[in-house]
Amino acid sequence: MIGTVGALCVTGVVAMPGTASAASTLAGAAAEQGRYFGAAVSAGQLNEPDYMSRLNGEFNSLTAENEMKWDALEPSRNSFNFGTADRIVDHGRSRNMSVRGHTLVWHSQLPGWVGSLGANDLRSAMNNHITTVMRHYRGKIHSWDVVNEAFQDGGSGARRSSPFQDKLGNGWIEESFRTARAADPGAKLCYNDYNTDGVNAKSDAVYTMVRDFKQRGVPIDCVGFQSHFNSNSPVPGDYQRNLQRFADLGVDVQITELDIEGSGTAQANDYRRVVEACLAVSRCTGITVWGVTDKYSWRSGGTPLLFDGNYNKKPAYHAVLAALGGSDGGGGDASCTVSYEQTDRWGDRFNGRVTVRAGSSAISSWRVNVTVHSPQRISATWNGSPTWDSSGNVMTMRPSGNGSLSAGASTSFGFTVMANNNWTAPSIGACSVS
Ligand code: G2I
Repeated sequence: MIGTVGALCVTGVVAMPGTASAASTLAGAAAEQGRYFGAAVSAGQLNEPDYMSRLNGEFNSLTAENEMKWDALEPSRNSFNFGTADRIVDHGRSRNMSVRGHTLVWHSQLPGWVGSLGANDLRSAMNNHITTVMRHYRGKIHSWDVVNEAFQDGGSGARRSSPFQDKLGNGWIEESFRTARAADPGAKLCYNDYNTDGVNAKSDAVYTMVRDFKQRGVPIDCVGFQSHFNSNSPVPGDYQRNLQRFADLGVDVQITELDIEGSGTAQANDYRRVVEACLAVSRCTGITVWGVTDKYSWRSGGTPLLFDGNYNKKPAYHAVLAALGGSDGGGGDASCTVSYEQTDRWGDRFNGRVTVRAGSSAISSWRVNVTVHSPQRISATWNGSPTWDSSGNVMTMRPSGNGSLSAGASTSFGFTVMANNNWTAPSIGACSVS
Protein backbone atom coordinates (compact mmCIF):
# COMPACT_ATOMS: atom_id res chain seq x y z
CA MET A 1 0.00 0.00 0.00
CA ILE A 2 2.83 2.38 0.87
CA GLY A 3 4.38 1.59 -2.49
CA THR A 4 1.18 2.44 -4.26
CA VAL A 5 0.89 5.81 -2.58
CA GLY A 6 4.50 6.58 -3.44
CA ALA A 7 3.90 5.74 -7.07
CA LEU A 8 0.88 8.00 -7.15
CA CYS A 9 2.86 10.92 -5.77
CA VAL A 10 5.75 10.70 -8.18
CA THR A 11 3.57 10.32 -11.20
CA GLY A 12 1.75 13.52 -10.40
CA VAL A 13 -1.76 12.19 -10.05
CA VAL A 14 -4.19 14.90 -9.11
CA ALA A 15 -7.85 14.67 -8.26
CA MET A 16 -9.68 16.42 -11.08
CA PRO A 17 -12.76 18.43 -10.18
CA GLY A 18 -15.80 16.55 -11.33
CA THR A 19 -13.98 13.27 -11.89
CA ALA A 20 -13.77 12.19 -8.27
CA SER A 21 -10.35 10.63 -7.72
CA ALA A 22 -9.78 9.03 -11.13
CA ALA A 23 -6.08 9.04 -11.86
CA SER A 24 -5.07 11.22 -14.78
CA THR A 25 -1.92 9.41 -15.94
CA LEU A 26 -1.19 5.91 -17.19
CA ALA A 27 1.04 5.18 -14.21
CA GLY A 28 -1.42 6.56 -11.69
CA ALA A 29 -4.36 4.69 -13.16
CA ALA A 30 -2.38 1.45 -13.43
CA ALA A 31 -1.20 1.83 -9.82
CA GLU A 32 -4.81 2.05 -8.69
CA GLN A 33 -5.25 -1.36 -10.36
CA GLY A 34 -2.15 -2.72 -8.62
CA ARG A 35 -0.18 -2.73 -11.90
CA TYR A 36 2.81 -0.84 -13.26
CA PHE A 37 2.78 0.94 -16.62
CA GLY A 38 6.17 1.17 -18.31
CA ALA A 39 7.91 2.25 -21.48
CA ALA A 40 11.04 1.20 -23.33
CA VAL A 41 13.54 4.04 -23.16
CA SER A 42 16.60 4.93 -25.23
CA ALA A 43 19.49 6.76 -23.63
CA GLY A 44 19.66 9.10 -26.61
CA GLN A 45 16.33 10.63 -25.71
CA LEU A 46 17.06 11.33 -22.05
CA ASN A 47 18.03 14.91 -22.89
CA GLU A 48 14.91 15.75 -24.86
CA PRO A 49 12.57 17.85 -22.70
CA ASP A 50 9.27 16.77 -24.26
CA TYR A 51 10.30 13.13 -24.22
CA MET A 52 11.22 13.41 -20.57
CA SER A 53 8.04 15.17 -19.61
CA ARG A 54 5.94 12.37 -21.13
CA LEU A 55 8.19 9.66 -19.68
CA ASN A 56 8.23 11.15 -16.20
CA GLY A 57 4.62 12.23 -16.26
CA GLU A 58 2.99 9.05 -17.54
CA PHE A 59 5.12 6.02 -16.70
CA ASN A 60 6.33 4.35 -13.48
CA SER A 61 8.47 1.62 -15.00
CA LEU A 62 11.07 1.53 -17.72
CA THR A 63 13.04 -0.90 -19.83
CA ALA A 64 16.25 -0.01 -21.70
CA GLU A 65 15.40 -0.53 -25.36
CA ASN A 66 18.95 -1.61 -26.36
CA GLU A 67 21.40 -0.49 -23.71
CA MET A 68 21.34 -3.59 -21.49
CA LYS A 69 21.78 -6.11 -24.28
CA TRP A 70 24.94 -8.23 -24.42
CA ASP A 71 26.58 -6.25 -27.25
CA ALA A 72 26.13 -3.03 -25.31
CA LEU A 73 27.28 -4.29 -21.91
CA GLU A 74 30.06 -6.74 -22.80
CA PRO A 75 31.32 -5.96 -26.30
CA SER A 76 34.50 -7.91 -25.72
CA ARG A 77 35.05 -10.76 -23.33
CA ASN A 78 34.95 -9.76 -19.68
CA SER A 79 35.13 -6.06 -20.53
CA PHE A 80 31.93 -4.44 -19.33
CA ASN A 81 30.53 -1.01 -20.25
CA PHE A 82 27.80 -0.04 -17.82
CA GLY A 83 27.82 3.75 -18.25
CA THR A 84 24.95 4.22 -20.69
CA ALA A 85 22.72 1.63 -19.10
CA ASP A 86 23.44 3.12 -15.68
CA ARG A 87 22.08 6.47 -16.84
CA ILE A 88 18.78 4.83 -17.71
CA VAL A 89 18.59 2.82 -14.50
CA ASP A 90 19.57 5.83 -12.39
CA HIS A 91 16.94 7.97 -14.05
CA GLY A 92 14.24 5.40 -13.37
CA ARG A 93 15.25 4.98 -9.76
CA SER A 94 15.45 8.74 -9.19
CA ARG A 95 11.81 8.90 -10.23
CA ASN A 96 10.71 5.87 -8.20
CA MET A 97 10.15 3.92 -11.40
CA SER A 98 10.70 0.19 -11.33
CA VAL A 99 13.19 -1.06 -13.90
CA ARG A 100 12.91 -4.15 -16.11
CA GLY A 101 16.23 -5.65 -17.13
CA HIS A 102 16.34 -6.57 -20.82
CA THR A 103 18.00 -8.94 -21.58
CA LEU A 104 20.72 -11.34 -20.39
CA VAL A 105 20.89 -14.23 -22.87
CA TRP A 106 19.59 -13.69 -26.40
CA HIS A 107 20.81 -14.87 -29.80
CA SER A 108 20.47 -11.33 -31.25
CA GLN A 109 22.56 -8.26 -30.49
CA LEU A 110 25.13 -10.78 -29.37
CA PRO A 111 28.75 -9.74 -29.98
CA GLY A 112 30.63 -11.91 -32.44
CA TRP A 113 33.15 -13.21 -29.92
CA VAL A 114 30.45 -15.15 -28.08
CA GLY A 115 29.52 -17.19 -31.12
CA SER A 116 33.09 -18.21 -31.79
CA LEU A 117 33.70 -19.79 -28.37
CA GLY A 118 33.80 -23.53 -27.84
CA ALA A 119 31.23 -25.14 -25.54
CA ASN A 120 33.17 -24.92 -22.28
CA ASP A 121 34.16 -21.31 -22.80
CA LEU A 122 30.69 -20.42 -23.96
CA ARG A 123 29.16 -21.86 -20.81
CA SER A 124 31.48 -19.91 -18.58
CA ALA A 125 31.05 -16.72 -20.64
CA MET A 126 27.25 -17.05 -20.39
CA ASN A 127 27.33 -17.55 -16.64
CA ASN A 128 29.89 -14.80 -16.21
CA HIS A 129 27.75 -12.38 -18.22
CA ILE A 130 24.64 -13.15 -16.19
CA THR A 131 26.46 -12.95 -12.88
CA THR A 132 28.44 -9.80 -13.58
CA VAL A 133 25.50 -7.85 -14.99
CA MET A 134 23.04 -8.94 -12.34
CA ARG A 135 25.45 -8.23 -9.51
CA HIS A 136 26.13 -4.78 -10.91
CA TYR A 137 22.40 -4.02 -10.78
CA ARG A 138 21.59 -6.11 -7.71
CA GLY A 139 18.65 -4.66 -5.82
CA LYS A 140 17.82 -2.20 -8.61
CA ILE A 141 15.94 -4.39 -11.10
CA HIS A 142 12.35 -5.46 -10.57
CA SER A 143 12.33 -8.18 -13.25
CA TRP A 144 15.00 -9.56 -15.56
CA ASP A 145 14.38 -11.06 -18.97
CA VAL A 146 16.91 -13.80 -18.26
CA VAL A 147 16.36 -15.57 -21.57
CA ASN A 148 14.80 -13.92 -24.62
CA GLU A 149 13.28 -15.52 -27.74
CA ALA A 150 14.70 -19.04 -27.40
CA PHE A 151 11.97 -20.77 -29.41
CA GLN A 152 11.41 -21.02 -33.15
CA ASP A 153 8.49 -19.43 -34.91
CA GLY A 154 6.01 -21.66 -36.64
CA GLY A 155 4.57 -24.97 -35.66
CA SER A 156 7.64 -26.97 -34.67
CA GLY A 157 7.73 -26.03 -31.01
CA ALA A 158 11.50 -26.43 -31.27
CA ARG A 159 14.25 -24.34 -29.74
CA ARG A 160 15.77 -21.75 -32.04
CA SER A 161 19.28 -22.37 -33.30
CA SER A 162 21.79 -20.15 -31.47
CA PRO A 163 25.31 -20.55 -30.13
CA PHE A 164 23.77 -21.48 -26.76
CA GLN A 165 21.34 -24.04 -28.13
CA ASP A 166 23.73 -25.49 -30.66
CA LYS A 167 26.73 -25.86 -28.36
CA LEU A 168 25.21 -26.33 -24.90
CA GLY A 169 22.02 -28.25 -25.70
CA ASN A 170 18.63 -27.83 -24.04
CA GLY A 171 20.02 -27.32 -20.54
CA TRP A 172 21.28 -23.77 -21.20
CA ILE A 173 17.97 -22.12 -20.37
CA GLU A 174 17.67 -23.85 -17.03
CA GLU A 175 21.30 -23.10 -16.27
CA SER A 176 20.77 -19.41 -17.07
CA PHE A 177 17.87 -19.18 -14.62
CA ARG A 178 19.79 -20.96 -11.84
CA THR A 179 22.78 -18.66 -12.33
CA ALA A 180 20.47 -15.64 -12.34
CA ARG A 181 18.80 -16.57 -9.08
CA ALA A 182 22.15 -16.83 -7.35
CA ALA A 183 23.33 -13.48 -8.73
CA ASP A 184 20.34 -11.38 -7.58
CA PRO A 185 17.91 -13.33 -5.42
CA GLY A 186 15.62 -10.29 -5.17
CA ALA A 187 14.89 -9.92 -8.88
CA LYS A 188 12.00 -11.64 -10.58
CA LEU A 189 13.30 -13.93 -13.33
CA CYS A 190 11.34 -13.92 -16.60
CA TYR A 191 11.34 -15.83 -19.85
CA ASN A 192 10.35 -13.37 -22.64
CA ASP A 193 9.18 -14.05 -26.21
CA TYR A 194 7.04 -12.88 -29.15
CA ASN A 195 4.35 -14.69 -31.14
CA THR A 196 3.51 -16.43 -27.89
CA ASP A 197 0.65 -14.05 -27.12
CA GLY A 198 -2.13 -16.45 -28.08
CA VAL A 199 -2.42 -20.21 -27.72
CA ASN A 200 -0.28 -21.69 -30.53
CA ALA A 201 2.52 -24.18 -31.06
CA LYS A 202 5.20 -21.74 -29.95
CA SER A 203 3.40 -20.68 -26.77
CA ASP A 204 2.61 -24.35 -26.10
CA ALA A 205 6.34 -25.08 -26.19
CA VAL A 206 7.09 -22.24 -23.77
CA TYR A 207 4.22 -23.39 -21.57
CA THR A 208 5.64 -26.91 -21.43
CA MET A 209 9.05 -25.56 -20.47
CA VAL A 210 7.66 -23.33 -17.72
CA ARG A 211 5.52 -26.14 -16.35
CA ASP A 212 8.55 -28.39 -16.25
CA PHE A 213 10.62 -25.68 -14.51
CA LYS A 214 7.92 -25.20 -11.87
CA GLN A 215 7.62 -28.95 -11.30
CA ARG A 216 11.36 -29.42 -10.90
CA GLY A 217 12.01 -26.28 -8.88
CA VAL A 218 14.02 -24.45 -11.55
CA PRO A 219 13.77 -20.79 -10.51
CA ILE A 220 11.38 -18.84 -12.77
CA ASP A 221 8.97 -16.13 -11.61
CA CYS A 222 7.44 -14.62 -14.70
CA VAL A 223 6.76 -14.92 -18.39
CA GLY A 224 6.92 -11.87 -20.65
CA PHE A 225 4.58 -11.59 -23.63
CA GLN A 226 6.11 -9.06 -26.00
CA SER A 227 2.85 -8.29 -27.80
CA HIS A 228 4.10 -6.66 -31.00
CA PHE A 229 0.91 -6.49 -33.04
CA ASN A 230 -0.03 -5.42 -36.55
CA SER A 231 -2.42 -6.57 -39.25
CA ASN A 232 -0.35 -9.70 -39.93
CA SER A 233 -0.14 -10.47 -36.25
CA PRO A 234 -3.28 -9.05 -34.63
CA VAL A 235 -4.23 -9.20 -30.95
CA PRO A 236 -5.23 -12.88 -30.63
CA GLY A 237 -8.79 -13.74 -29.68
CA ASP A 238 -7.48 -15.99 -26.92
CA TYR A 239 -4.96 -13.48 -25.55
CA GLN A 240 -6.49 -13.40 -22.07
CA ARG A 241 -6.91 -17.16 -21.97
CA ASN A 242 -3.27 -17.61 -22.86
CA LEU A 243 -2.09 -15.19 -20.15
CA GLN A 244 -4.32 -17.00 -17.68
CA ARG A 245 -3.01 -20.47 -18.45
CA PHE A 246 0.55 -19.33 -17.77
CA ALA A 247 -0.53 -17.55 -14.57
CA ASP A 248 -2.15 -20.80 -13.48
CA LEU A 249 1.28 -22.43 -13.55
CA GLY A 250 2.24 -20.17 -10.66
CA VAL A 251 4.20 -17.45 -12.47
CA ASP A 252 3.47 -13.77 -12.96
CA VAL A 253 2.76 -12.66 -16.48
CA GLN A 254 3.85 -9.30 -17.89
CA ILE A 255 3.15 -7.55 -21.16
CA THR A 256 6.67 -6.50 -21.97
CA GLU A 257 6.96 -4.81 -25.39
CA LEU A 258 3.48 -3.76 -26.39
CA ASP A 259 2.97 -1.87 -29.61
CA ILE A 260 0.14 -2.08 -32.13
CA GLU A 261 0.50 -0.67 -35.62
CA GLY A 262 -2.47 1.37 -36.81
CA SER A 263 -4.27 4.58 -35.98
CA GLY A 264 -7.46 6.08 -34.67
CA THR A 265 -10.33 4.09 -33.24
CA ALA A 266 -9.21 0.68 -34.52
CA GLN A 267 -5.83 1.03 -32.82
CA ALA A 268 -7.49 2.37 -29.67
CA ASN A 269 -9.83 -0.63 -29.53
CA ASP A 270 -6.94 -3.06 -29.86
CA TYR A 271 -5.05 -1.34 -27.05
CA ARG A 272 -8.17 -1.42 -24.89
CA ARG A 273 -8.47 -5.18 -25.39
CA VAL A 274 -4.89 -5.74 -24.31
CA VAL A 275 -5.34 -3.69 -21.15
CA GLU A 276 -8.62 -5.39 -20.33
CA ALA A 277 -7.01 -8.80 -20.76
CA CYS A 278 -4.21 -7.91 -18.35
CA LEU A 279 -6.63 -6.52 -15.77
CA ALA A 280 -8.71 -9.69 -15.98
CA VAL A 281 -5.71 -11.85 -15.02
CA SER A 282 -4.76 -11.18 -11.41
CA ARG A 283 -1.15 -12.29 -11.95
CA CYS A 284 -0.71 -9.91 -14.90
CA THR A 285 1.41 -7.45 -12.96
CA GLY A 286 2.13 -4.76 -15.53
CA ILE A 287 2.31 -3.49 -19.06
CA THR A 288 5.29 -1.98 -20.88
CA VAL A 289 4.87 -0.22 -24.23
CA TRP A 290 7.85 -0.45 -26.59
CA GLY A 291 8.61 3.27 -26.69
CA VAL A 292 7.13 6.61 -25.71
CA THR A 293 6.49 8.27 -29.07
CA ASP A 294 5.86 7.04 -32.61
CA LYS A 295 8.79 9.22 -33.66
CA TYR A 296 11.34 6.84 -32.11
CA SER A 297 9.54 3.52 -32.47
CA TRP A 298 11.43 0.64 -34.08
CA ARG A 299 8.32 0.50 -36.28
CA SER A 300 7.82 4.24 -36.71
CA GLY A 301 6.10 3.77 -40.05
CA GLY A 302 3.38 1.86 -38.25
CA THR A 303 2.72 4.61 -35.66
CA PRO A 304 2.26 1.88 -33.03
CA LEU A 305 2.52 3.82 -29.74
CA LEU A 306 0.37 5.98 -27.45
CA PHE A 307 1.92 9.39 -28.23
CA ASP A 308 2.37 10.70 -31.75
CA GLY A 309 5.59 12.20 -33.09
CA ASN A 310 4.74 15.54 -31.46
CA TYR A 311 3.98 13.87 -28.12
CA ASN A 312 0.27 14.43 -28.50
CA LYS A 313 -1.96 11.87 -26.80
CA LYS A 314 -3.52 9.57 -29.40
CA PRO A 315 -6.95 7.94 -29.22
CA ALA A 316 -5.10 4.80 -28.11
CA TYR A 317 -3.79 6.72 -25.10
CA HIS A 318 -7.30 7.70 -24.05
CA ALA A 319 -8.51 4.14 -24.54
CA VAL A 320 -5.72 2.76 -22.35
CA LEU A 321 -6.24 5.38 -19.66
CA ALA A 322 -9.98 4.74 -19.62
CA ALA A 323 -9.52 0.95 -19.55
CA LEU A 324 -7.27 1.42 -16.50
CA GLY A 325 -10.07 3.38 -14.83
CA GLY A 326 -8.36 6.74 -15.21
CA SER A 327 -9.46 9.95 -16.81
CA ASP A 328 -7.68 13.11 -17.82
CA GLY A 329 -10.73 15.27 -17.81
CA GLY A 330 -13.75 13.25 -18.79
CA GLY A 331 -15.08 11.65 -21.95
CA GLY A 332 -14.47 14.80 -23.92
CA ASP A 333 -10.93 15.53 -22.92
CA ALA A 334 -9.58 19.02 -22.59
CA SER A 335 -6.57 18.56 -24.82
CA CYS A 336 -4.93 19.99 -27.89
CA THR A 337 -2.68 18.71 -30.63
CA VAL A 338 -0.10 20.42 -32.83
CA SER A 339 1.18 20.08 -36.34
CA TYR A 340 4.04 21.88 -38.06
CA GLU A 341 4.88 22.91 -41.58
CA GLN A 342 7.53 25.03 -43.21
CA THR A 343 5.74 27.72 -45.22
CA ASP A 344 8.58 29.66 -46.89
CA ARG A 345 12.30 29.38 -47.41
CA TRP A 346 14.89 31.92 -48.52
CA GLY A 347 18.69 31.83 -48.84
CA ASP A 348 19.24 32.61 -45.16
CA ARG A 349 15.97 31.82 -43.35
CA PHE A 350 12.66 30.00 -43.34
CA ASN A 351 9.20 30.50 -41.93
CA GLY A 352 7.37 27.85 -39.91
CA ARG A 353 3.74 27.56 -38.96
CA VAL A 354 2.35 25.61 -36.01
CA THR A 355 -1.33 24.78 -35.98
CA VAL A 356 -2.92 24.19 -32.59
CA ARG A 357 -6.15 22.22 -32.56
CA ALA A 358 -8.45 21.61 -29.58
CA GLY A 359 -9.47 18.02 -28.83
CA SER A 360 -13.02 16.91 -28.27
CA SER A 361 -13.63 19.57 -25.60
CA ALA A 362 -13.30 23.33 -25.72
CA ILE A 363 -10.09 24.73 -24.23
CA SER A 364 -9.48 28.16 -22.77
CA SER A 365 -5.78 28.46 -23.42
CA TRP A 366 -2.78 26.52 -24.74
CA ARG A 367 1.01 26.43 -24.70
CA VAL A 368 3.55 24.91 -27.13
CA ASN A 369 7.36 24.73 -26.99
CA VAL A 370 9.33 25.31 -30.19
CA THR A 371 13.02 24.35 -29.98
CA VAL A 372 15.43 25.55 -32.66
CA HIS A 373 18.81 23.99 -33.25
CA SER A 374 21.81 26.20 -32.57
CA PRO A 375 23.12 28.29 -34.32
CA GLN A 376 19.58 28.89 -35.58
CA ARG A 377 17.77 31.90 -34.14
CA ILE A 378 14.11 32.88 -34.24
CA SER A 379 14.02 36.44 -35.54
CA ALA A 380 10.28 37.12 -35.72
CA THR A 381 6.98 35.66 -34.55
CA TRP A 382 3.35 36.40 -35.25
CA ASN A 383 -0.07 35.51 -33.90
CA GLY A 384 1.28 34.42 -30.52
CA SER A 385 2.98 35.62 -27.38
CA PRO A 386 6.46 34.09 -26.95
CA THR A 387 8.73 33.66 -23.95
CA TRP A 388 12.24 32.21 -24.07
CA ASP A 389 14.46 29.99 -21.97
CA SER A 390 17.94 31.12 -20.99
CA SER A 391 19.62 29.37 -23.94
CA GLY A 392 17.45 31.25 -26.40
CA ASN A 393 16.73 28.00 -28.22
CA VAL A 394 13.42 27.12 -26.61
CA MET A 395 10.48 29.40 -27.29
CA THR A 396 7.28 28.84 -25.34
CA MET A 397 4.36 30.18 -27.36
CA ARG A 398 1.05 31.11 -25.78
CA PRO A 399 -1.96 32.81 -27.34
CA SER A 400 -1.85 36.55 -27.73
CA GLY A 401 -5.16 37.62 -26.28
CA ASN A 402 -8.06 35.22 -25.92
CA GLY A 403 -6.77 31.66 -26.30
CA SER A 404 -10.04 29.81 -26.22
CA LEU A 405 -10.83 27.31 -28.94
CA SER A 406 -14.06 25.39 -29.26
CA ALA A 407 -13.92 21.59 -29.58
CA GLY A 408 -12.01 20.63 -32.70
CA ALA A 409 -11.23 24.25 -33.65
CA SER A 410 -7.75 25.39 -34.58
CA THR A 411 -5.50 28.43 -34.71
CA SER A 412 -1.97 28.97 -36.02
CA PHE A 413 1.11 30.92 -35.08
CA GLY A 414 4.20 31.53 -37.15
CA PHE A 415 7.86 32.40 -36.85
CA THR A 416 10.98 33.09 -38.88
CA VAL A 417 14.14 31.06 -38.24
CA MET A 418 17.51 32.48 -39.27
CA ALA A 419 19.18 29.27 -40.39
CA ASN A 420 22.83 30.25 -39.93
CA ASN A 421 23.48 27.30 -42.25
CA ASN A 422 21.47 24.80 -40.17
CA TRP A 423 18.26 23.86 -42.02
CA THR A 424 17.00 21.31 -39.51
CA ALA A 425 13.28 21.69 -38.78
CA PRO A 426 12.51 22.94 -35.28
CA SER A 427 11.30 20.42 -32.68
CA ILE A 428 7.70 21.09 -31.76
CA GLY A 429 6.72 19.99 -28.27
CA ALA A 430 3.41 18.65 -27.11
CA CYS A 431 0.48 21.03 -26.90
CA SER A 432 -0.50 21.70 -23.30
CA VAL A 433 -3.85 23.00 -22.19
CA SER A 434 -3.12 25.71 -19.65
O1 G2I B 1 12.55 -5.96 -32.53
C1 G2I B 1 11.72 -5.47 -31.52
C2 G2I B 1 12.04 -6.08 -30.18
C3 G2I B 1 11.74 -7.58 -30.19
N1 G2I B 1 11.95 -8.15 -28.87
C4 G2I B 1 13.25 -7.91 -28.27
C5 G2I B 1 13.60 -6.43 -28.31
O2 G2I B 1 14.89 -6.22 -27.78
C6 G2I B 1 13.49 -5.88 -29.70
O3 G2I B 1 13.87 -4.49 -29.64
C7 G2I B 1 14.48 -3.98 -30.80
C8 G2I B 1 14.76 -2.51 -30.57
O4 G2I B 1 13.53 -1.84 -30.41
C9 G2I B 1 15.49 -1.95 -31.80
O5 G2I B 1 15.92 -0.62 -31.51
O6 G2I B 1 15.66 -4.67 -31.04
C10 G2I B 1 16.26 -4.25 -32.26
C11 G2I B 1 17.45 -5.15 -32.58
O7 G2I B 1 17.09 -6.49 -32.56
C12 G2I B 1 16.69 -2.80 -32.13
O8 G2I B 1 17.20 -2.35 -33.35
C13 G2I B 1 18.55 -2.01 -33.35
C14 G2I B 1 18.98 -1.81 -34.79
O9 G2I B 1 18.77 -3.04 -35.49
C15 G2I B 1 20.42 -1.46 -34.83
O10 G2I B 1 20.82 -1.20 -36.15
C16 G2I B 1 20.72 -0.25 -33.93
O11 G2I B 1 22.10 0.00 -33.86
O12 G2I B 1 18.79 -0.82 -32.61
C17 G2I B 1 20.17 -0.53 -32.53
C18 G2I B 1 20.36 0.67 -31.59
O13 G2I B 1 19.66 1.80 -32.06
